[in-house]
Amino acid sequence: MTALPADVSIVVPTFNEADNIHELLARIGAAIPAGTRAEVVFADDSTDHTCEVIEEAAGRSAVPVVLHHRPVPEGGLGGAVVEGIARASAPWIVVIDADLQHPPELIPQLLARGTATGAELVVASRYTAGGDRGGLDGGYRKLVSSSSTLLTKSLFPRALSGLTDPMSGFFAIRRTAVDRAAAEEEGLQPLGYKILLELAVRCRPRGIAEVPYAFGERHAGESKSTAREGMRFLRHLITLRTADPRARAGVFGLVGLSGFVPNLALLWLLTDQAPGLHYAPAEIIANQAGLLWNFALIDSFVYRNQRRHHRRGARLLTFAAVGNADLVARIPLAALLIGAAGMTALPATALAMAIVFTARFLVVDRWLYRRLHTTLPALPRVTPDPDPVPDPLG
Ligand SMILES: Nc1nc2c(ncn2[C@@H]2O[C@H](COP(=O)(O)OP(=O)(O)O)[C@@H](O)[C@H]2O)c(=O)[nH]1
Ligand SMILES: [Mg+2]
Repeated sequence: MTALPADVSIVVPTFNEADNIHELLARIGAAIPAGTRAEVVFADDSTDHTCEVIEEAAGRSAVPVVLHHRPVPEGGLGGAVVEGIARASAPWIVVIDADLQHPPELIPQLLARGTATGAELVVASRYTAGGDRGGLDGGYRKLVSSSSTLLTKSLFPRALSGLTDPMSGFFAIRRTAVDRAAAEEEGLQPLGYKILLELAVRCRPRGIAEVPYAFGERHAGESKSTAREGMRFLRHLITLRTADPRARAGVFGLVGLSGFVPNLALLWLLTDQAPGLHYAPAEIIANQAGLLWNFALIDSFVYRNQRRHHRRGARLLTFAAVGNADLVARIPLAALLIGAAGMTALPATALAMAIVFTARFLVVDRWLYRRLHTTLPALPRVTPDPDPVPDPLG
């Protein structure tokens, strides 16, 4: 075997994978040709004896091993991979699961494809021609996998256009692409869940290639995929999708429209079902229901990561105050536009609504849930390990 075309750091997230470590390292060692500079970086959140097993297996591994254990598993799987990548020292980084559902034998092909095509990202895909997802047990897991892939691709048609398997956990990426994202305002969010999605959307790799593979059965232990992880995934999608302020304004508007449902439902209850309540107070009360609905959605999904500036009660009160001011300001503003600017009623009302909506969005987006504008090195470069990748050639 000739050496691989590039040096490589193999990042492996592990959570209680003790029974897979020996097999994994043996297969990686066999797959990486001698003369290649390689390292395996374990990003470990285990609560069992996986760490000890890794330390013990490292002594026998043909490829040098770096163990990064996190006492606090911030950001779960995605956070672990980001920290593993920060510790990787080679120009190519491969991310691979520990349970051998991803065949390590494919690593040379991923790198060969990347160097041959010049792509910055090479994804091992279950969905491209020749791929197979046989290892997903049960129709339910398959359905979840294909529908979330479809949803994700339709939300990011451009960034994911070259990817058939954006949810893959097995890929190779060039350091240059990762560094670009780290330099951006928001950096890579360690809280991101599906790390490939995060990298593809935030790093915008120059050139994407795919290599088909068959997703295998788990070697040992059990899957950590849960419904909770599913919720995390949905929140991750929304965070990524609303990274752009224009997209946030769009979502803000859609949420506002959806608020008409509880608003009108309560209005109907109060005026039709509870006889005697006058239309005006009913309208005011119903509007609060709409605002509460909007707040719940906005606060828990769109601005979930921006809530640190104010307590929940203060956020709700501000949100409601701005929402009610909207109602109060709209009519005088339209009157002003008609009187002072000589507009007719319809365009004046439409313009007043647009102005009030924009003002409301700006208060919420720029003040209530403001983003930090300092350049956060969300992906810190870690100083090289005391034991850097040794050059096997000498
Ligand atoms: N560090 C870390 N690794 C995790 C975490 N959750 C899962 N993993 C690892 O991520 C990989 C994929 O997880 P797995 O449970 O096999 O997911 P599945 O293949 O979708 O069923 C495995 O190597 C796990 O050990 C976590 O919270 N932290
Ligand atoms: Mg697995």
